[in-house]
Amino acid sequence: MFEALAEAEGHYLSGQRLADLIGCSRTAIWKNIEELRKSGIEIEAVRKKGYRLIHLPDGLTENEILYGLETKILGKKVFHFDTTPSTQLIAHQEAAKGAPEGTMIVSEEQTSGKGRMLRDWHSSKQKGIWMSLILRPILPLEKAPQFTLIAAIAVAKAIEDITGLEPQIKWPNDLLLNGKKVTGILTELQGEADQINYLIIGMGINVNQESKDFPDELQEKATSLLIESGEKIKRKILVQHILKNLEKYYLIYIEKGFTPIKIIWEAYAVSIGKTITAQTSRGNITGIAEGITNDGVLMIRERDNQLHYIYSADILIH
Ligand code: BT5
Repeated sequence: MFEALAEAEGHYLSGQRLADLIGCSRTAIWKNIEELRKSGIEIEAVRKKGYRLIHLPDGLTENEILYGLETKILGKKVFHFDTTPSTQLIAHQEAAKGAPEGTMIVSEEQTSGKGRMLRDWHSSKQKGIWMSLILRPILPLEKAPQFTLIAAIAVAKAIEDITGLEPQIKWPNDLLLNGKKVTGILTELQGEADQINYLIIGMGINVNQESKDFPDELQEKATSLLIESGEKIKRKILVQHILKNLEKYYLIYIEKGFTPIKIIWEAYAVSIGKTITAQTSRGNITGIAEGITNDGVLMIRERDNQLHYIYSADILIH
């Protein structure tokens, strides 16, 4: 229904024509139009002419995401919310109920968006993309952190394609523009024995916020695509690019392993060759970031030449 109206590109389609196209009654068409209107899509109805799409809001409903989506696996099923505590929580629930790989949860707003280690993720209404994807790779548990890096390059490339901006990736899960965070990624997993049962990849992307939309504590740290490019971005287009890129890199990874991903990742990496401090749960390590291993683990060489392998940390770049 939505697709038929969108494909008519602003021309009228009669109720009968729509009913024929979709294979349902004219009463069902009318009900369907009302549903679409409720979701914020403006549809004009003119007697004897029919229905016409006038305005698409910058929404992320299933209809809007599916229309024009060029993927085979990711985003084929979308759960859309106006508000939810966290898309990660819903994704866990749906995955546990057996949702297929590629199922996506997206919300216009999150009231308790989460970062790593129980930190908060600020997710203001309709200004960003707050989404979680369910993946079901058949892999051992220790491969899960690599998915943060796969998602990071997928988002970085999508931002580049759409805005021309050049994001940098700070290991493991931050995307930066001008040194400020524009995206955070959170990979969570559920596994049994040594195998991944499912992964939830959470992505928080600041899109159309102005500075005043961020709380005081994020003023110096956070930025958005609008702030950096001066232009409002249609979130749906960005979501579609992210899904397409992520599917591409995911399939490359499944077929060829992490090495091709590592090469792309390194091209976006901000800290390699620089002096950094890794703040780990066991203390701080300062040295030169040498790169990542073939598994995605960060390598830091201290002044005494000792090489450290970092599996999880926050990074300060000096
Ligand atoms: C992250 O954690 O960067 C992972 C963020 C993942 C968010 C997505 S949104 C969809 C899905 N549903 C969720 O509930 N979560 C995921 P971490 O590296 O721990 O960074 C968290 C820190 O980033 C916070 O302590 C703040 O300092 C900062 N921060 C919070 N909100 C931000 C924002 N909107 N933009 C930039 N920085 C932010």
